[in-house]
Amino acid sequence: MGQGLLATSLLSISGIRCLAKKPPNIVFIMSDDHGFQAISAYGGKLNQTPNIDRLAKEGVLFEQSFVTNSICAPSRAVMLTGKYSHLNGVIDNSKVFDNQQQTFPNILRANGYQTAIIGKWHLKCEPTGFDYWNVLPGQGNYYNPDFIEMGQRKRVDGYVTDLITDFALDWLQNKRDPQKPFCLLLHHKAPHRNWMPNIKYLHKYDDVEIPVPDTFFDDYSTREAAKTQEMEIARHTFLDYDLKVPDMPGQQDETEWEKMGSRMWQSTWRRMSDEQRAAWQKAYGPKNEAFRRAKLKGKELAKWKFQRYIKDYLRCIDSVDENVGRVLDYLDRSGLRENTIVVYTSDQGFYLGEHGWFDKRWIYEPSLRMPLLVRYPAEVPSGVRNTEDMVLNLDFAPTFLDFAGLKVPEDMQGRSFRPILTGKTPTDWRKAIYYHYYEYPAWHMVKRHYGIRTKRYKLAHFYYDIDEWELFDLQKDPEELHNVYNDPAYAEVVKELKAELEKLRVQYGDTNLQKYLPSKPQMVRHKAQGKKVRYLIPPDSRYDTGAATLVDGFAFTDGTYSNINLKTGWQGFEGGNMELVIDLGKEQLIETISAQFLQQIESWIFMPVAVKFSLSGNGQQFTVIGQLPNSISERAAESVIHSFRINGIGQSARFVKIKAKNRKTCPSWHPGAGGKAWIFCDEIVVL
Ligand SMILES: [Ca+2]
Ligand SMILES: [Ca+2]
Repeated sequence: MGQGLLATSLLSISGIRCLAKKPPNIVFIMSDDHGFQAISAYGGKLNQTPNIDRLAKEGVLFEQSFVTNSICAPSRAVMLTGKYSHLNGVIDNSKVFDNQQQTFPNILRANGYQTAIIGKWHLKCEPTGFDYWNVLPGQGNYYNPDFIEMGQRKRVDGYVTDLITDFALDWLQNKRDPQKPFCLLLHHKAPHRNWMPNIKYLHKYDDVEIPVPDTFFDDYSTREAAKTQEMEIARHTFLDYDLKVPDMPGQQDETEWEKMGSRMWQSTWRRMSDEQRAAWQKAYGPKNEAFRRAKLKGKELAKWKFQRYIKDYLRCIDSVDENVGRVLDYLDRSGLRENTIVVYTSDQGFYLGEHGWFDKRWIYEPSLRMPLLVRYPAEVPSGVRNTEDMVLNLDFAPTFLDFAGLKVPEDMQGRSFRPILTGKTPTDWRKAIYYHYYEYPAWHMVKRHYGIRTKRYKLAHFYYDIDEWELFDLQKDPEELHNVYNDPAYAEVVKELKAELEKLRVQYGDTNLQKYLPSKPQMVRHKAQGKKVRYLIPPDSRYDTGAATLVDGFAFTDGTYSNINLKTGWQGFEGGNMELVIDLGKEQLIETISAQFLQQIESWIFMPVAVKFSLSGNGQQFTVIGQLPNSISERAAESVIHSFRINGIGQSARFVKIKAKNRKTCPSWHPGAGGKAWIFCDEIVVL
């Protein structure tokens, strides 16, 4: 009898051990631009997020969780690689992520995990390291969005936050192998700009007035960089695209800025069904009428814009919260609860009117802090609020690998916070964090800066076309309104922080600021420069900047000849080929010819199918020296600039002929299927 009991209990103990050894599943839920102020578990009074709050009750909430570069694509690249932006290559939103580099999903996958990403990817390349992927192209749409499922692009009717969750639950229930541990990246588009709520929430907050933050009418005194930003709710939101007050019939946009807002608004409006539009009209129509009648000005207008902005933002979060609840319910119901790590975070923080702003980017608290909640019943205690330990998005990759029982690669710069989650913070855990933001000049005009934050202080250096230091005493000035860098009382603090900042820059290998400065205009000398171009097929008159711009030598230091603005120097050809001859004036030895093209599929512009290069001495008989096929994916969601180039020619000729073959019509998966496709060229370089 006694022996039997013993045997049974031994068995059950080893049974538990066996269970505990099973690698945990990971559900990594991330929203886009969700500030911690809009999560009730963080003490925010703006809204209620009962489902996200469940993670706080059942797990750990981090108050000191930060991003290393507060902008969408860079934050995602940091999370995937565990490396700072300068090492993973995505320093700003314009960069393409190198999807062949080491990421935590591909390490997990190589070690027996099933991996999936569903929702927003935003890294301008195909996802790699995933058994299954179904992602939004670029930023994606709120209503009836396109998804790219394993390379197949299709439009899906519905609301984006619901759809992403539907696909995630479908994968969990039906598409994975239940024998293997899994890692699911469930990444929402919401509540990213332009904050379009689901129909069911369009009337929520109608009867409430959300208090304007104390710093809403900030004058930016003592902070030079803040004076020139362009991210104020009052001055830099689009009335139509952002605030849903469309132009009245016959109303003319006056500035290029307003025209851009109208175009963006029209494209989102066109995606909606008649039924969806009717619901929107019902919700916004009467309020917009009242707004037009009121003819608000100055501070009253700014406050009205704040109300419209914040309510739509919160309505988007209502959908996120509801859908987090659906995922938690599923995990709890299906027996996956115990052994699944659930993380909720956002790619960075966001301004909800603090300093008058929307958007992110700054080292200041609202954009630096990220929400972070983690539930893992098998190992992590519940109801813990961690107010002390500073964790970074840099730490996510090492933490997931650590939980999976895998070695963290030496070259990852983050550190596993698994011990912190289990209540055993290492004594040598970091006391300061390093930050670096690069995207300038660009949208919102937030100047380049890097800095350090400790528990009490924050020191930042703004550089490039400014040279300003800022120091904030977060204990005395939590809203960061008083830059005390030049206050003699803080001289010693400045000295210490500068030394610590330098130490961190060396530790992370980020000491070369010059290396990442933006490309500048320059002139490229080449043999066709300023020579005569004769079109055999002329460009479309709407995109004809003159044949001379094709060989004007105007370029940028990053190797491009025009930027993604269509009106810069591009020659556009609609529905047909480009064919032209350049007369070099006299016979010359030619080594290299290249022709640069743009692809921007949302503008119906594709790479040529092939480009053919020919040479001639007399301009009559041409000899083909090469034909290059296109090597760029037609499904690249973001703009691509690419050169078709032939090197090592070594022939003499006076005439160069270039023929670029247009695919003629947009492909079947494209919204413009069957319509005329464009090719855009600038520039043709002969060396
Ligand atoms: Ca974001
Ligand atoms: Ca040019």
